[in-house]
Amino acid sequence: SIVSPLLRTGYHFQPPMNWINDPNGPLYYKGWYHLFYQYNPKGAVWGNIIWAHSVSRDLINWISLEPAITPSIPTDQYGVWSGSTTLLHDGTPAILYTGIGRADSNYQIQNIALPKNASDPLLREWTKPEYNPVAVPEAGINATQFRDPTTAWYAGGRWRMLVGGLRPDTLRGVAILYRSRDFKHWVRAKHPLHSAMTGMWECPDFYPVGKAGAESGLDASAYGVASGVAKHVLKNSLDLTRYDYYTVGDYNNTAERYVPDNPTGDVYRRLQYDYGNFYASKTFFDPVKQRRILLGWANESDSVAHDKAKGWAGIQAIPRKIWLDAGGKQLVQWPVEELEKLRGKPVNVGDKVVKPGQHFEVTGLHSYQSDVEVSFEISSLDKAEPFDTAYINDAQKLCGMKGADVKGGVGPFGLWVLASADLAEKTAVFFRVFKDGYGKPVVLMCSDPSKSSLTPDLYKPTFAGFVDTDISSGKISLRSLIDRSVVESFGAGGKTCILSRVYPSMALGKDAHLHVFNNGATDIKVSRLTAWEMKKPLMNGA
Ligand code: DQQ
Repeated sequence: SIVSPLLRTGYHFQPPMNWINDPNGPLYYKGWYHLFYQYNPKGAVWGNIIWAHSVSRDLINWISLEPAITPSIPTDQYGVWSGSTTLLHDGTPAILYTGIGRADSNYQIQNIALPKNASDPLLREWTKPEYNPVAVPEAGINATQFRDPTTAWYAGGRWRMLVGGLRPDTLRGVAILYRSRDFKHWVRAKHPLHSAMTGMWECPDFYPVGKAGAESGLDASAYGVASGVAKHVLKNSLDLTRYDYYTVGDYNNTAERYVPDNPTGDVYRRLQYDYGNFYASKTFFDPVKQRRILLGWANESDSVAHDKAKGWAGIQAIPRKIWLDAGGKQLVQWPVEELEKLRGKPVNVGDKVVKPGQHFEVTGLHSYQSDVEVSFEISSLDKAEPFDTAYINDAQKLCGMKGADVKGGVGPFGLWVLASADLAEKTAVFFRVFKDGYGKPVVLMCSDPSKSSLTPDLYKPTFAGFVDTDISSGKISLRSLIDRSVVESFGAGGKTCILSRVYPSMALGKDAHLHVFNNGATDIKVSRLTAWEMKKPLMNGA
């Protein structure tokens, strides 16, 4: 089959070719942002994993360097898996990562790597100190499910780090806690920091956040109210569902415990960073702009045969600033402001009413590589459909039933992106408003790729999440980053995010169109829409 080169993303992070997965060890160091990532130098499928390395001045333009860590010692000879970076007291970055010690991947070990020359701002060469490994799967640890050390934090005279795991012979995911005085000798704490019956916890991430609504970030080692710490966040990537879930809670350094505010939040009505294709994410503190930044991997949804034919697979989502929402119950995410440098001339639409069943095209730009921001105003919530509480824990199922083409009361309304001229192909990103038994609005955000391509045999999951926003004013916003085979959307200012991979066969390049649609029974006003074509940044030399 023919795979169009026009499906390769323009401004999302990619190496020139081959397979990529998890972002690893992001950090800012001496003027440069560093991104390491899981990479197969030999092909477009997972395997032969090493740490590839790119650097950037702005998180948008990337320069590719030589791989940072490759197999070389007995405790990483079969693979260099995910991990994190920590800045030591003297400012030297240290990498903690998982090495694979057996050919069948069934023996996972934690190792350290240090810069060969810490005065090199590009951190081009890394060495593995002779005291490796730092943590082995001793008795009580499931050796095949023991990986992905976090950034360590320092409090009360000790470093601490987490390693993701699965308690032996159970379905209990665990954040195994280690402590160290010198960053060389690590001792496992008797109890994990936290655990839940969810299956394996991959890629844990644990960090402090400031008071509700404060957008500035905190260093991983910030601790206590005096340092501005209001809450902690624990994120885990669930192998079983392939989503990144988090809870907001309190961390006690002395008791070495983390307690989520919502005691059932690990398993019921779980919060996700992203309700779409976004996995194995990791945050870091950016000292330049005093913010916390989130990076996440978006796998392909295309067939393996197509991945191989294209010669590449996997992208990183646009780096997002992340902070605690004003309500204190969830996080908010927004593309880093540096992305706006790629915007071309804006195309504006204002004060346009979209009647039930109508749609209009946004013209004046090529939208296949664009950034679109819309503010909607709902004329009335009277016709909102009743909300069936059976779906309170399953937005995705609800949206699977009530897709973009299923007429509603208030919505579905939103964008058709990457649409072909005849609209036979289109990806819908939209809202639908329900009303619960007390008359309270329930807002659903969906990304519906069911019509995104006429190519057969594509994986086209509908993604959805609820949006915890006050819609009594009738106002709600949507931003979509459209980039050829990815649509990355932010609802209500970043309260609900959905990344989706789509592979149009006709809506490619200049043949891709952008529309606003309303398939509900209530008028929707576009109070303002601005769309920008996006320039191509430096992207690892490709
Ligand atoms: N990917 C890595 C593992 C991690 C998984 C291997 C998550 O370390 O658990 O490539 O995608």
